[in-house]
Amino acid sequence: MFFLGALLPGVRHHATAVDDIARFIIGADIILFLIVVVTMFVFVYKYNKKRHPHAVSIHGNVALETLWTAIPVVLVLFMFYLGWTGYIQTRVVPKTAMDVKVLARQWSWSFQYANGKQSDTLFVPQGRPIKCLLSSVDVIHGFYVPAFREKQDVIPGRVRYLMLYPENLGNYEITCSQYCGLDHALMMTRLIVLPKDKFDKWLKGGLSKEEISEASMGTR
Ligand SMILES: [Cu+2]
Repeated sequence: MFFLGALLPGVRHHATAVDDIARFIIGADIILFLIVVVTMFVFVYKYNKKRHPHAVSIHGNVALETLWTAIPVVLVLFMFYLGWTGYIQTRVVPKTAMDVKVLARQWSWSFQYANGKQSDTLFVPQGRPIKCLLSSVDVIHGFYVPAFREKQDVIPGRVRYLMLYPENLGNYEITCSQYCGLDHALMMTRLIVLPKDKFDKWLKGGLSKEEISEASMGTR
């Protein structure tokens, strides 16, 4: 079931969990698909008109019917359980989290920090949970960080949140996942994870352009 190893490189345990769930669901789908299709071909072969000229009426089979109801129910409930526990994990806000306001507009992102600093690139310190407070000034957008497997719609008139756990230094894509007009496809920016001291320096406005561009080369 772990044949889909070529998904985007994951960043955190959450990303790994999302990938594992996706692999499990796709794997289960493939197995069920094969069972159905193979059975179908066996029946087409075994019960065709030449071999069985007279159809036999069947009046049900309680054991079989119970089984083919119970197995899918258990399977689907297990998929729900995996999805639910994965979702709950993303809704917990640790006390140490740092708030960053994320503002979406047609067609760009901007980020505002507690000290009033604004940026069009999302800089975050390594190792600290980030609570992104999402709002939109115009239409519905979608804040999407593929490498973190995190995505949240951004609704005008509401503030919603999304948690990021930047464990590794690097430079990651941020994009808009809801079609929001003409330049939707260009509504992209970067998430740059800096070492804590560099981030503090940046927040105070003391990080040179060279240091920023060096950091934004990233590791991927
Ligand atoms: Cu958008």
